[in-house]
Amino acid sequence: MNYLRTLLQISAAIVAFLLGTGCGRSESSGEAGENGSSRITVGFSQIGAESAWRTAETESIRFEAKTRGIVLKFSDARGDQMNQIAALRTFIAQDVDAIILAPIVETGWEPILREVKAAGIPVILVDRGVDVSDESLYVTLIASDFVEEGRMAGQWLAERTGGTANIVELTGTTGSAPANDRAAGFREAIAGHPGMQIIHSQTGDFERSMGKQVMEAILKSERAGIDAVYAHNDDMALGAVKAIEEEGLKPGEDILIVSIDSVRDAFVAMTEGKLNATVECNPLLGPQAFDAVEAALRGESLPKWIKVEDRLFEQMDAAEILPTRKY
Ligand code: GYE
Repeated sequence: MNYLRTLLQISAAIVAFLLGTGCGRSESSGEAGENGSSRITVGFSQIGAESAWRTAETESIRFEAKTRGIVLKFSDARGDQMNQIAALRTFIAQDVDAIILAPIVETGWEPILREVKAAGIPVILVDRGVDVSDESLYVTLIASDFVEEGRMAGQWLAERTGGTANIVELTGTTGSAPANDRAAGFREAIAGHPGMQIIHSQTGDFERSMGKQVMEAILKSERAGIDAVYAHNDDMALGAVKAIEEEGLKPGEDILIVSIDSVRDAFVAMTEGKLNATVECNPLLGPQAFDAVEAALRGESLPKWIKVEDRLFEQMDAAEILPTRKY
């Protein structure tokens, strides 16, 4: 009897050790429930880690999956649509229950989304939309209104400058929904002001280092005559801030800067007087994304677009608001 008890104790210790070290798990976060019950498995194809916004979105989705006991298979495409398509195929092969997709660009999704649909797997789009002829290829899109964000930035700049400004535009990833729509909304807002001109428009790929590099080159070719920078995200704006400072100019004073996202670093830059305004774009989409996954798995229908509401923050309010920011 004693021998048997010891054997049981040793086995229990081994099991506890294996669980503790994470042995036997796949690269995803947890496979089966504590009591062996099957858990929902969701594949998440993320674009990359190009900005503070994106990192916050990834964390929100990872955290929410963990909180709900959902197994998350995470794939980082490192900025390449081909990697996202490959990830989706892998998710089909793994027979996941649902897929969350943050699509890098708008086009080129139809064939792979048809494959996913044929496999009976619901797709929830987060943060960026796709351009497809058949809306049944995805359940819903959870995202901000990027056209409206661009409009807010344009209206703010028109008001602030009295309708006269030579503007440098730093655009996001070419072909992405936020780059397309933020460009369109901004142009719409300044259209009625003939004194507002976009004198340069170049992509910084939503990255801080690229924003700096592009702004440096523009400042070399045209130091005088730039009144304002409109950046499609805060990271590129913060890169531009550095480039402007290195040219011996004062960002936020000599050149006004407005951008989008409202990440913490943008608030810090505003408290230092280096950034003038930022339009919020909420990346904390985890709770809504998994609400949608669970609703889809219950067979409920959802609106095609679950809109995330945004607002604009100005420099003068930054110090008060900074401590309350969650990303
Ligand atoms: O604004 C930018 C990020 O898709 C809304 O992507 C998102 C954008 C966000 O890299 O910072």
